[in-house]
Amino acid sequence: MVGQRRMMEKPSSLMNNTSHPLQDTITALGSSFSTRRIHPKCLKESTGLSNFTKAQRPSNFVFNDIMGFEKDSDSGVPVKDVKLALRGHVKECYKFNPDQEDGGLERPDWQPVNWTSLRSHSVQSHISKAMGSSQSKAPPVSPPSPLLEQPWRKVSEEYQSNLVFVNSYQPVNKQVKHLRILLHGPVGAGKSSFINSVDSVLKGRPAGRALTDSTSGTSYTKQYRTFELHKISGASYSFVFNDIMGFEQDDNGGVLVEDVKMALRGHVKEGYKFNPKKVLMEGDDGYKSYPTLEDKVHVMVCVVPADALSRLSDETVKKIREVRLAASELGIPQLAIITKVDEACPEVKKDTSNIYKSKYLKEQVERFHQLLGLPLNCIFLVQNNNQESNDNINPAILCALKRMLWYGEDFLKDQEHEFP
Ligand SMILES: Nc1nc2c(ncn2[C@@H]2O[C@H](COP(=O)(O)OP(=O)(O)OP(=O)(O)O)[C@@H](O)[C@H]2O)c(=O)[nH]1
Ligand SMILES: [Mg+2]
Repeated sequence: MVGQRRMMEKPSSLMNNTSHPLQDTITALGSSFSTRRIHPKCLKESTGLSNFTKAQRPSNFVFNDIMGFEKDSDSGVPVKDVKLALRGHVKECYKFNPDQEDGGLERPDWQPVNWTSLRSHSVQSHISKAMGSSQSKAPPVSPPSPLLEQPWRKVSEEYQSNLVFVNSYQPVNKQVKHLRILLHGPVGAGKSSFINSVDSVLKGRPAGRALTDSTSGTSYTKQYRTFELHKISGASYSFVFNDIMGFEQDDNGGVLVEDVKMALRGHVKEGYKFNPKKVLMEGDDGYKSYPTLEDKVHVMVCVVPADALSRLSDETVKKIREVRLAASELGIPQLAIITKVDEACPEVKKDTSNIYKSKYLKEQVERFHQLLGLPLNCIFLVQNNNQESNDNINPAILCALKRMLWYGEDFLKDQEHEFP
Protein backbone atom coordinates (compact mmCIF):
# COMPACT_ATOMS: atom_id res chain seq x y z
CA MET A 1 0.00 0.00 0.00
CA VAL A 2 1.51 3.31 -1.04
CA GLY A 3 0.70 5.91 1.53
CA GLN A 4 0.50 6.45 5.21
CA ARG A 5 -1.54 4.97 8.02
CA ARG A 6 -4.37 7.29 7.00
CA MET A 7 -5.11 4.85 4.20
CA MET A 8 -5.58 2.08 6.69
CA GLU A 9 -8.01 4.00 8.79
CA LYS A 10 -10.96 3.20 6.54
CA PRO A 11 -10.62 -0.59 6.57
CA SER A 12 -9.66 -0.52 10.24
CA SER A 13 -12.68 1.53 11.21
CA LEU A 14 -14.84 -0.76 9.09
CA MET A 15 -13.56 -3.72 11.07
CA ASN A 16 -14.41 -2.03 14.33
CA ASN A 17 -17.84 -0.87 13.25
CA THR A 18 -20.15 -3.70 14.19
CA SER A 19 -23.11 -2.09 12.46
CA HIS A 20 -21.37 -1.74 9.10
CA PRO A 21 -23.06 -3.74 6.30
CA LEU A 22 -19.76 -5.51 5.48
CA GLN A 23 -19.07 -6.51 9.06
CA ASP A 24 -20.55 -10.04 8.80
CA THR A 25 -18.56 -10.73 5.70
CA ILE A 26 -15.36 -9.48 7.21
CA THR A 27 -15.87 -11.44 10.39
CA ALA A 28 -16.32 -14.53 8.27
CA LEU A 29 -12.89 -14.02 6.74
CA GLY A 30 -11.07 -14.95 9.89
CA SER A 31 -11.85 -15.58 13.48
CA SER A 32 -9.75 -12.80 14.98
CA PHE A 33 -9.90 -10.47 11.97
CA SER A 34 -12.28 -7.98 13.38
CA THR A 35 -10.70 -7.86 16.81
CA ARG A 36 -7.10 -7.31 15.81
CA ARG A 37 -6.22 -4.13 14.17
CA ILE A 38 -2.67 -3.42 13.09
CA HIS A 39 -0.05 -5.80 14.37
CA PRO A 40 1.98 -4.07 17.12
CA LYS A 41 5.14 -4.97 15.28
CA CYS A 42 4.00 -3.05 12.31
CA LEU A 43 3.24 0.06 14.34
CA LYS A 44 6.64 -0.01 15.97
CA GLU A 45 8.56 -0.63 12.81
CA SER A 46 6.82 1.92 10.71
CA THR A 47 7.07 4.83 13.11
CA GLY A 48 10.02 6.21 11.18
CA LEU A 49 7.98 6.13 8.01
CA SER A 50 10.89 4.83 6.02
CA ASN A 51 10.65 1.08 6.47
CA PHE A 52 8.97 -1.48 4.32
CA THR A 53 6.58 -3.00 6.81
CA LYS A 54 3.98 -5.63 6.62
CA ALA A 55 0.90 -5.26 8.79
CA GLN A 56 0.29 -8.87 9.57
CA ARG A 57 -3.12 -10.14 10.37
CA PRO A 58 -4.33 -13.61 11.11
CA SER A 59 -6.31 -13.61 7.89
CA ASN A 60 -5.77 -14.08 4.19
CA PHE A 61 -4.49 -10.69 3.26
CA VAL A 62 -1.83 -8.25 4.37
CA PHE A 63 -1.19 -4.58 3.94
CA ASN A 64 2.20 -3.20 3.02
CA ASP A 65 3.01 0.19 4.40
CA ILE A 66 5.86 2.16 2.92
CA MET A 67 7.46 5.54 3.09
CA GLY A 68 5.32 8.26 1.50
CA PHE A 69 6.01 10.38 -1.56
CA GLU A 70 7.21 13.87 -0.79
CA LYS A 71 7.17 17.06 -2.80
CA ASP A 72 10.94 17.21 -2.96
CA SER A 73 12.58 14.79 -5.29
CA ASP A 74 15.36 14.19 -2.74
CA SER A 75 13.08 13.05 0.05
CA GLY A 76 10.33 10.50 0.31
CA VAL A 77 10.25 7.07 -1.26
CA PRO A 78 11.91 6.78 -4.68
CA VAL A 79 9.42 5.75 -7.37
CA LYS A 80 11.77 2.98 -8.46
CA ASP A 81 11.56 1.42 -5.03
CA VAL A 82 7.78 1.37 -5.16
CA LYS A 83 8.02 -0.38 -8.49
CA LEU A 84 10.37 -2.94 -6.93
CA ALA A 85 7.91 -3.42 -4.08
CA LEU A 86 5.17 -4.08 -6.61
CA ARG A 87 7.26 -6.85 -8.07
CA GLY A 88 7.97 -8.25 -4.59
CA HIS A 89 11.67 -7.42 -4.53
CA VAL A 90 11.63 -5.46 -1.26
CA LYS A 91 12.49 -7.36 1.89
CA GLU A 92 10.56 -6.89 5.10
CA CYS A 93 11.80 -3.90 7.11
CA TYR A 94 13.97 -2.60 4.29
CA LYS A 95 14.83 1.04 5.09
CA PHE A 96 14.19 3.22 2.06
CA ASN A 97 16.88 5.61 0.98
CA PRO A 98 15.43 8.76 -0.57
CA ASP A 99 18.88 10.13 -1.38
CA GLN A 100 19.45 7.81 -4.26
CA GLU A 101 17.83 9.29 -7.34
CA ASP A 102 17.60 6.00 -9.15
CA GLY A 103 15.99 4.28 -6.24
CA GLY A 104 17.75 3.30 -3.09
CA LEU A 105 17.49 -0.40 -3.48
CA GLU A 106 20.67 -2.08 -4.71
CA ARG A 107 20.74 -5.53 -6.13
CA PRO A 108 22.15 -7.24 -2.99
CA ASP A 109 19.04 -6.19 -1.05
CA TRP A 110 16.69 -7.74 -3.51
CA GLN A 111 14.78 -10.68 -2.40
CA PRO A 112 13.88 -13.40 -4.83
CA VAL A 113 10.23 -13.30 -5.67
CA ASN A 114 8.21 -15.92 -3.91
CA TRP A 115 5.13 -15.90 -6.07
CA THR A 116 3.15 -18.03 -3.66
CA SER A 117 3.55 -15.66 -0.75
CA LEU A 118 3.10 -12.70 -3.01
CA ARG A 119 -0.21 -13.67 -4.51
CA SER A 120 -2.19 -10.53 -4.02
CA HIS A 121 -5.53 -11.05 -2.45
CA SER A 122 -7.54 -7.94 -2.63
CA VAL A 123 -10.17 -7.29 -0.03
CA GLN A 124 -12.66 -7.30 -2.87
CA SER A 125 -11.84 -10.86 -3.98
CA HIS A 126 -12.04 -12.13 -0.39
CA ILE A 127 -15.42 -10.61 0.07
CA SER A 128 -16.55 -12.25 -3.17
CA LYS A 129 -15.27 -15.61 -1.95
CA ALA A 130 -16.91 -15.20 1.42
CA MET A 131 -20.14 -14.55 -0.40
CA GLY A 132 -19.86 -17.92 -2.06
CA SER A 133 -19.10 -16.91 -5.59
CA SER A 134 -15.86 -15.99 -7.24
CA GLN A 135 -17.89 -14.05 -9.82
CA SER A 136 -20.17 -12.14 -7.50
CA LYS A 137 -19.26 -8.65 -6.47
CA ALA A 138 -19.39 -7.14 -2.99
CA PRO A 139 -22.73 -5.56 -2.22
CA PRO A 140 -22.53 -1.93 -3.23
CA VAL A 141 -21.88 0.29 -0.26
CA SER A 142 -23.98 3.38 -0.80
CA PRO A 143 -21.94 6.58 -0.70
CA PRO A 144 -22.59 8.88 2.25
CA SER A 145 -25.56 11.14 1.68
CA PRO A 146 -24.71 14.72 0.69
CA LEU A 147 -27.53 15.78 3.00
CA LEU A 148 -27.82 15.95 6.77
CA GLU A 149 -30.82 14.17 8.25
CA GLN A 150 -32.05 17.34 9.91
CA PRO A 151 -31.55 20.94 8.75
CA TRP A 152 -29.02 22.79 10.90
CA ARG A 153 -31.19 25.88 10.81
CA LYS A 154 -34.96 25.58 10.89
CA VAL A 155 -36.41 28.07 8.46
CA SER A 156 -39.68 26.48 7.30
CA GLU A 157 -41.18 26.16 10.77
CA GLU A 158 -40.63 29.84 11.44
CA TYR A 159 -41.84 31.09 8.08
CA GLN A 160 -45.24 32.36 9.18
CA SER A 161 -43.99 34.01 12.36
CA ASN A 162 -41.12 35.63 10.41
CA LEU A 163 -43.61 36.98 7.89
CA VAL A 164 -45.69 38.50 10.68
CA PHE A 165 -42.56 39.99 12.25
CA VAL A 166 -41.38 41.58 8.99
CA ASN A 167 -44.84 42.94 8.18
CA SER A 168 -45.29 44.55 11.55
CA TYR A 169 -41.70 45.68 12.16
CA GLN A 170 -41.30 49.33 13.24
CA PRO A 171 -38.05 50.76 14.59
CA VAL A 172 -38.43 51.61 18.25
CA ASN A 173 -36.06 54.55 17.78
CA LYS A 174 -38.36 57.30 16.55
CA GLN A 175 -35.48 59.30 15.07
CA VAL A 176 -35.73 57.05 12.01
CA LYS A 177 -38.59 56.03 9.76
CA HIS A 178 -36.66 53.18 8.14
CA LEU A 179 -34.01 50.76 9.18
CA ARG A 180 -31.27 50.89 6.55
CA ILE A 181 -29.64 47.69 5.27
CA LEU A 182 -26.54 48.07 3.09
CA LEU A 183 -25.64 45.21 0.75
CA HIS A 184 -22.05 44.94 -0.42
CA GLY A 185 -19.83 42.26 -1.86
CA PRO A 186 -18.16 41.06 -5.05
CA VAL A 187 -19.57 41.91 -8.44
CA GLY A 188 -22.33 39.59 -9.63
CA ALA A 189 -22.84 38.04 -6.19
CA GLY A 190 -26.59 38.65 -6.23
CA LYS A 191 -26.92 41.87 -4.22
CA SER A 192 -29.54 43.43 -6.49
CA SER A 193 -31.21 40.04 -6.89
CA PHE A 194 -31.58 39.73 -3.13
CA ILE A 195 -33.54 42.98 -3.00
CA ASN A 196 -35.82 41.59 -5.70
CA SER A 197 -36.09 38.30 -3.80
CA VAL A 198 -37.31 40.04 -0.65
CA ASP A 199 -39.70 42.15 -2.70
CA SER A 200 -41.03 38.99 -4.39
CA VAL A 201 -41.50 37.11 -1.14
CA LEU A 202 -43.40 39.99 0.40
CA LYS A 203 -45.49 40.68 -2.70
CA GLY A 204 -46.12 37.02 -3.43
CA ARG A 205 -45.17 37.51 -7.06
CA PRO A 206 -41.93 38.06 -9.04
CA ALA A 207 -40.39 41.53 -8.67
CA GLY A 208 -37.44 43.11 -10.48
CA ARG A 209 -36.98 46.73 -9.49
CA ALA A 210 -33.29 46.35 -8.74
CA LEU A 211 -31.80 45.70 -12.14
CA THR A 212 -29.58 42.66 -12.43
CA ASP A 213 -27.30 41.26 -15.08
CA SER A 214 -26.33 37.75 -16.01
CA THR A 215 -23.05 38.46 -17.78
CA SER A 216 -20.49 38.35 -15.05
CA GLY A 217 -17.36 40.46 -15.10
CA THR A 218 -17.74 44.10 -14.33
CA SER A 219 -20.22 45.76 -11.97
CA TYR A 220 -23.72 46.16 -13.30
CA THR A 221 -25.01 48.34 -10.47
CA LYS A 222 -23.11 51.60 -10.61
CA GLN A 223 -25.19 53.99 -8.54
CA TYR A 224 -26.03 54.28 -4.89
CA ARG A 225 -29.71 53.50 -4.66
CA THR A 226 -32.21 53.11 -1.87
CA PHE A 227 -35.03 50.62 -2.29
CA GLU A 228 -38.13 51.14 -0.25
CA LEU A 229 -40.49 48.19 -0.47
CA HIS A 230 -44.25 48.61 -0.53
CA LYS A 231 -47.09 46.61 0.88
CA ILE A 232 -50.17 45.84 -1.21
CA SER A 233 -51.94 48.56 0.74
CA GLY A 234 -49.41 51.07 -0.62
CA ALA A 235 -47.77 51.65 2.77
CA SER A 236 -44.03 51.09 2.90
CA TYR A 237 -42.17 48.59 5.02
CA SER A 238 -40.11 50.06 7.82
CA PHE A 239 -36.79 49.04 6.31
CA VAL A 240 -34.91 49.96 3.14
CA PHE A 241 -32.10 48.35 1.21
CA ASN A 242 -29.12 50.18 -0.22
CA ASP A 243 -27.62 48.65 -3.33
CA ILE A 244 -24.10 49.60 -4.36
CA MET A 245 -21.52 48.77 -6.99
CA GLY A 246 -19.70 45.47 -6.41
CA PHE A 247 -16.06 44.85 -5.59
CA GLU A 248 -14.01 43.81 -8.61
CA GLN A 249 -10.92 41.64 -8.64
CA ASP A 250 -8.50 44.30 -9.73
CA ASP A 251 -8.06 47.82 -8.50
CA ASN A 252 -9.13 49.53 -11.73
CA GLY A 253 -12.79 48.72 -11.41
CA GLY A 254 -15.56 48.25 -8.90
CA VAL A 255 -16.49 50.25 -5.86
CA LEU A 256 -13.70 51.66 -3.73
CA VAL A 257 -13.47 50.52 -0.12
CA GLU A 258 -13.37 54.18 0.99
CA ASP A 259 -16.66 54.84 -0.80
CA VAL A 260 -18.35 51.96 1.01
CA LYS A 261 -17.08 53.45 4.27
CA MET A 262 -18.63 56.77 3.19
CA ALA A 263 -21.93 55.00 2.63
CA LEU A 264 -21.75 53.44 6.09
CA ARG A 265 -21.53 56.91 7.63
CA GLY A 266 -24.38 58.21 5.44
CA HIS A 267 -22.25 60.54 3.32
CA VAL A 268 -23.31 59.15 -0.06
CA LYS A 269 -26.23 60.89 -1.75
CA GLU A 270 -28.99 58.95 -3.46
CA GLY A 271 -28.13 58.32 -7.13
CA TYR A 272 -24.38 58.95 -6.71
CA LYS A 273 -22.51 57.24 -9.52
CA PHE A 274 -19.48 55.50 -8.08
CA ASN A 275 -16.16 56.31 -9.69
CA PRO A 276 -13.73 53.40 -9.35
CA LYS A 277 -10.84 55.82 -9.93
CA LYS A 278 -11.76 58.50 -7.42
CA VAL A 279 -12.86 58.45 -3.82
CA LEU A 280 -15.96 60.50 -2.96
CA MET A 281 -14.79 63.64 -1.14
CA GLU A 282 -16.34 66.38 0.89
CA GLY A 283 -17.47 69.08 -1.53
CA ASP A 284 -18.28 66.59 -4.33
CA ASP A 285 -21.83 66.63 -5.70
CA GLY A 286 -22.56 63.16 -4.39
CA TYR A 287 -21.30 63.96 -0.87
CA LYS A 288 -23.81 64.52 1.91
CA SER A 289 -22.16 66.71 4.51
CA TYR A 290 -24.53 66.33 7.44
CA PRO A 291 -26.04 62.87 7.45
CA THR A 292 -28.77 62.10 9.98
CA LEU A 293 -29.16 58.79 11.77
CA GLU A 294 -31.72 57.89 9.07
CA ASP A 295 -29.04 58.30 6.36
CA LYS A 296 -26.53 56.10 8.13
CA VAL A 297 -26.34 52.36 7.64
CA HIS A 298 -27.88 50.36 10.51
CA VAL A 299 -26.93 46.87 9.43
CA MET A 300 -24.39 45.80 6.82
CA VAL A 301 -24.78 42.61 4.81
CA CYS A 302 -22.02 41.03 2.79
CA VAL A 303 -23.30 39.08 -0.21
CA VAL A 304 -21.12 36.31 -1.62
CA PRO A 305 -21.90 33.55 -4.12
CA ALA A 306 -21.62 29.96 -2.91
CA ASP A 307 -20.46 28.70 -6.29
CA ALA A 308 -17.43 30.98 -6.31
CA LEU A 309 -16.59 31.21 -2.64
CA SER A 310 -13.40 29.22 -3.03
CA ARG A 311 -12.35 31.42 -5.94
CA LEU A 312 -12.67 34.77 -4.19
CA SER A 313 -9.40 36.56 -4.83
CA ASP A 314 -7.22 37.66 -1.92
CA GLU A 315 -7.79 41.22 -3.06
CA THR A 316 -11.58 40.87 -2.81
CA VAL A 317 -11.37 39.21 0.60
CA LYS A 318 -9.12 42.04 1.75
CA LYS A 319 -11.66 44.64 0.62
CA ILE A 320 -14.54 42.82 2.31
CA ARG A 321 -12.51 42.60 5.48
CA GLU A 322 -11.55 46.27 5.42
CA VAL A 323 -15.19 47.27 5.12
CA ARG A 324 -16.08 44.90 7.95
CA LEU A 325 -13.50 46.49 10.22
CA ALA A 326 -14.80 49.97 9.37
CA ALA A 327 -18.37 48.86 10.21
CA SER A 328 -17.15 47.37 13.48
CA GLU A 329 -15.51 50.64 14.42
CA LEU A 330 -18.84 52.39 13.87
CA GLY A 331 -20.64 49.71 15.89
CA ILE A 332 -22.68 48.63 12.85
CA PRO A 333 -23.77 44.99 13.06
CA GLN A 334 -22.81 42.73 10.19
CA LEU A 335 -24.30 39.68 8.56
CA ALA A 336 -23.57 37.73 5.41
CA ILE A 337 -25.68 35.90 2.90
CA ILE A 338 -24.33 33.20 0.66
CA THR A 339 -26.29 33.20 -2.60
CA LYS A 340 -26.42 30.94 -5.67
CA VAL A 341 -26.73 27.88 -3.48
CA ASP A 342 -28.57 26.17 -6.35
CA GLU A 343 -25.50 26.57 -8.55
CA ALA A 344 -23.24 25.16 -5.87
CA CYS A 345 -25.23 22.15 -4.72
CA PRO A 346 -27.24 19.85 -7.02
CA GLU A 347 -29.37 18.61 -4.12
CA VAL A 348 -30.52 22.16 -3.52
CA LYS A 349 -31.10 22.74 -7.22
CA LYS A 350 -33.40 19.71 -7.16
CA ASP A 351 -35.18 20.83 -4.02
CA THR A 352 -34.51 24.19 -2.41
CA SER A 353 -35.91 23.02 0.91
CA ASN A 354 -32.62 21.09 1.26
CA ILE A 355 -30.75 24.37 1.67
CA TYR A 356 -29.86 23.88 5.35
CA LYS A 357 -29.40 20.14 4.95
CA SER A 358 -26.63 20.33 2.37
CA LYS A 359 -23.32 19.24 3.89
CA TYR A 360 -21.42 21.06 1.16
CA LEU A 361 -23.18 24.35 1.83
CA LYS A 362 -22.64 23.99 5.56
CA GLU A 363 -18.93 23.64 4.78
CA GLN A 364 -19.09 26.82 2.71
CA VAL A 365 -20.64 28.66 5.65
CA GLU A 366 -17.84 27.42 7.88
CA ARG A 367 -15.25 28.36 5.27
CA PHE A 368 -16.64 31.88 5.03
CA HIS A 369 -16.78 32.14 8.80
CA GLN A 370 -13.08 31.35 8.93
CA LEU A 371 -12.25 33.66 6.05
CA LEU A 372 -13.99 36.69 7.48
CA GLY A 373 -14.38 36.00 11.17
CA LEU A 374 -18.15 36.56 11.13
CA PRO A 375 -19.96 34.40 13.69
CA LEU A 376 -21.63 31.35 12.19
CA ASN A 377 -25.05 32.48 13.34
CA CYS A 378 -24.66 35.63 11.24
CA ILE A 379 -24.17 33.77 7.96
CA PHE A 380 -27.25 32.78 5.95
CA LEU A 381 -27.86 30.69 2.87
CA VAL A 382 -30.16 32.08 0.21
CA GLN A 383 -31.33 31.16 -3.24
CA ASN A 384 -32.46 34.26 -5.05
CA ASN A 385 -35.85 34.27 -6.58
CA ASN A 386 -34.52 34.87 -10.07
CA GLN A 387 -36.88 32.53 -11.86
CA GLU A 388 -40.56 31.95 -11.38
CA SER A 389 -41.72 32.08 -7.78
CA ASN A 390 -40.71 29.03 -5.80
CA ASP A 391 -42.29 28.71 -2.38
CA ASN A 392 -39.39 26.62 -1.08
CA ILE A 393 -37.05 29.57 -1.54
CA ASN A 394 -39.01 31.98 0.63
CA PRO A 395 -38.37 30.67 4.17
CA ALA A 396 -34.58 31.04 3.90
CA ILE A 397 -34.92 34.57 2.52
CA LEU A 398 -37.28 35.63 5.29
CA CYS A 399 -35.11 34.02 7.95
CA ALA A 400 -32.13 36.10 6.80
CA LEU A 401 -34.23 39.27 6.57
CA LYS A 402 -35.64 38.86 10.07
CA ARG A 403 -32.13 38.55 11.48
CA MET A 404 -31.11 41.72 9.61
CA LEU A 405 -34.02 43.57 11.21
CA TRP A 406 -33.22 42.21 14.66
CA TYR A 407 -29.59 43.27 14.49
CA GLY A 408 -30.37 46.65 12.91
CA GLU A 409 -33.01 47.27 15.56
CA ASP A 410 -30.47 46.59 18.32
CA PHE A 411 -28.11 49.10 16.73
CA LEU A 412 -30.85 51.71 16.47
CA LYS A 413 -31.82 51.19 20.09
CA ASP A 414 -28.21 51.80 21.13
CA GLN A 415 -28.17 54.99 19.08
CA GLU A 416 -31.28 56.14 20.98
CA HIS A 417 -29.32 55.89 24.20
CA GLU A 418 -26.29 57.62 22.74
CA PHE A 419 -28.25 60.43 21.08
CA PRO A 420 -31.51 60.73 23.02
N1 LIG B 1 -28.83 30.58 -9.96
C1 LIG B 1 -28.79 31.71 -9.26
N2 LIG B 1 -28.49 32.84 -9.90
C2 LIG B 1 -28.46 33.98 -9.16
C3 LIG B 1 -28.71 33.98 -7.77
N3 LIG B 1 -28.57 35.25 -7.34
C4 LIG B 1 -28.26 36.00 -8.40
N4 LIG B 1 -28.19 35.24 -9.51
C5 LIG B 1 -27.86 35.67 -10.86
O1 LIG B 1 -26.56 36.24 -10.84
C6 LIG B 1 -26.45 37.32 -11.77
C7 LIG B 1 -25.91 38.56 -11.05
O2 LIG B 1 -26.84 38.95 -10.07
P1 LIG B 1 -26.97 40.47 -9.59
O3 LIG B 1 -28.07 40.54 -8.61
O4 LIG B 1 -26.98 41.39 -10.76
O5 LIG B 1 -25.59 40.61 -8.83
P2 LIG B 1 -24.98 41.94 -8.17
O6 LIG B 1 -24.25 41.50 -6.96
O7 LIG B 1 -26.03 42.95 -7.99
O8 LIG B 1 -23.95 42.36 -9.28
P3 LIG B 1 -23.29 43.84 -9.56
O9 LIG B 1 -24.38 44.84 -9.52
O10 LIG B 1 -22.70 43.70 -10.92
O11 LIG B 1 -22.26 44.05 -8.51
C8 LIG B 1 -27.89 37.51 -12.32
O12 LIG B 1 -27.95 36.87 -13.56
C9 LIG B 1 -28.77 36.81 -11.34
O13 LIG B 1 -29.92 36.27 -11.93
C10 LIG B 1 -29.02 32.74 -7.13
O14 LIG B 1 -29.24 32.63 -5.92
N5 LIG B 1 -29.04 31.64 -7.93
MG1 LIG C 1 -26.24 44.86 -8.66
